[in-house]
Amino acid sequence: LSAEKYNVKRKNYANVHNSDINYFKSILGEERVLTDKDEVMPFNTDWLRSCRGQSQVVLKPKSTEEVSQILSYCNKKCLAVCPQGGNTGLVGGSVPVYDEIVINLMLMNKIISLDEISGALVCESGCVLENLDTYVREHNLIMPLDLGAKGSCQIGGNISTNAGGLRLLRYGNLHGSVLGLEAVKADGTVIDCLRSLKKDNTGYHLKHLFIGSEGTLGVVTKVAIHCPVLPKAVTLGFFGVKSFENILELYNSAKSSLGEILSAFEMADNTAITHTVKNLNLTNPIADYPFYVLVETHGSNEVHDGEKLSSFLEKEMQSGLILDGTVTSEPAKMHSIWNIRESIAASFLVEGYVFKYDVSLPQKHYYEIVPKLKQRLGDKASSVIGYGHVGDGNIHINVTVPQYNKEVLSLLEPFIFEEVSKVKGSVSAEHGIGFRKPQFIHFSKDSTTLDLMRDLKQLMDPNGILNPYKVLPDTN
Ligand code: FAD
Ligand code: S2G
Ligand code: ZN
Repeated sequence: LSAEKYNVKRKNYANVHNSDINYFKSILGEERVLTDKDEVMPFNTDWLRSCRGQSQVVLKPKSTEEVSQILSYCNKKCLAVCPQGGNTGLVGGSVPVYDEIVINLMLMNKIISLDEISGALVCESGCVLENLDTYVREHNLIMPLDLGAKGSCQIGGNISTNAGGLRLLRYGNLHGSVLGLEAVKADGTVIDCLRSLKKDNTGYHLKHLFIGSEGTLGVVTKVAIHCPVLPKAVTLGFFGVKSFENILELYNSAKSSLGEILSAFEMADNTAITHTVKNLNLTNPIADYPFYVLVETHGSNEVHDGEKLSSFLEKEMQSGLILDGTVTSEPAKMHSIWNIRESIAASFLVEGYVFKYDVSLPQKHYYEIVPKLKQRLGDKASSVIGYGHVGDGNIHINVTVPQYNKEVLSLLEPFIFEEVSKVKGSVSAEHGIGFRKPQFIHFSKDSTTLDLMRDLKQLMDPNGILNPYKVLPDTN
């Protein structure tokens, strides 16, 4: 249980009584109020299986009105709640710590409208990202973000974690692509910022409060998001590279040689790729190299783009920056190469317990933390890998051990965060703070900033019922 494992005391929220369950059933009906022990278990355990809560109640609202009724009731009764989307979060933010009531948005999955000229999609927050991408592709559009969890994560969860992903380099982050949203405050008030306008400078831009607030300032119920045009030409390069210094040179060259069609630039070290291919029985289309790079282009002319990427490959093989590589536009081949990259996250879980870190660093310092950790841990770790979004300066570090042990944890934390803050990086690039990192947020935010965050939290959720134990560290 998270409470024991991470030694957290329950705050003085009310306990759930039968009268509360009866109230929830009166508004949601029997089948959308889960109380059976086995039924609620999956909603208490996070994707990494590193956090487990003790909630006895999972609510599945189908409308903003129902979310509003639930919250205003819980606020009055001082019952803590845990908003939950696809439960793919990696910082323990999506599951309860104690008996917080889970509000799961999965049934709020309707598409409301799509403006094919502006690309503005309006939908409910429980829509699964992959379903939205499939839907908008039928209308010659794509979603502005893509991540390995797309099959389960919801757009409401993506917004609440300000998810980055594989396309951020080209399409920016959600603070730019979200046009508007509707959210419900702790007291049940519905905040309607659901505008689809590209420009709306009428007062404070309140939607940004909810983007990245991880369920602690309100429950996002509807989203208006800008969908870019479906690129007519997509090509993918998968290259073997000798050193991380060469990756950085290759990244600079890709930016100038491919320019506006560059849509993704990802790296992974040898261990990340070889273990993923082995553990999940995948096929590596090229041979064994110290590092791998994925370079994707989104353009409007297959011939031109194919030529650009092929001559980029040729030029950089000449220069030695690329040892070997393959370039393809075949959807099946591109999918299988992307699948290797997107499967790294899950692939080490079969080897034991994985300590995951998601940090932002100035690109020149991007990879140096990995050899430092290998040296610090020695044979206490079965593997230390680095992979991620080079263009965003965001590296994912996974340290795998046969089973969870506090000794390795104490070698990793706060060491990693101290190293990151030495070079003015961020202790959490895209996954958020959640339950696992409030005690490290001070490495990236000073006390004045944290005080303003607390003032906002106090204003928006005076009883502190929204996702307690997450994001903001306790003051004492
Ligand atoms: P959940 O995990 O259910 O919740 C996440 C947080 O948001 C919680 O704090 C929860 O309380 C809150 N929340 C959820 N829905 C709402 C709502 N409607 N209103 C208010 N609060 C809400 N993340 C990246 O950024 N980039 C990646 O490349 C990436 N790749 C991943 C690959 C894999 C294989 C996995 C398992 C995860 C990956 N993630 C990545 C992490 C995770 O997928 C993202 O954080 C995602 O945005 C979470 O969405 P979700 O719907 O699963 O939210
Ligand atoms: C990615 C997934 C989660 C992780 O693959 O880009 O965000 O850290 C990560 O393994
Ligand atoms: Zn990532």
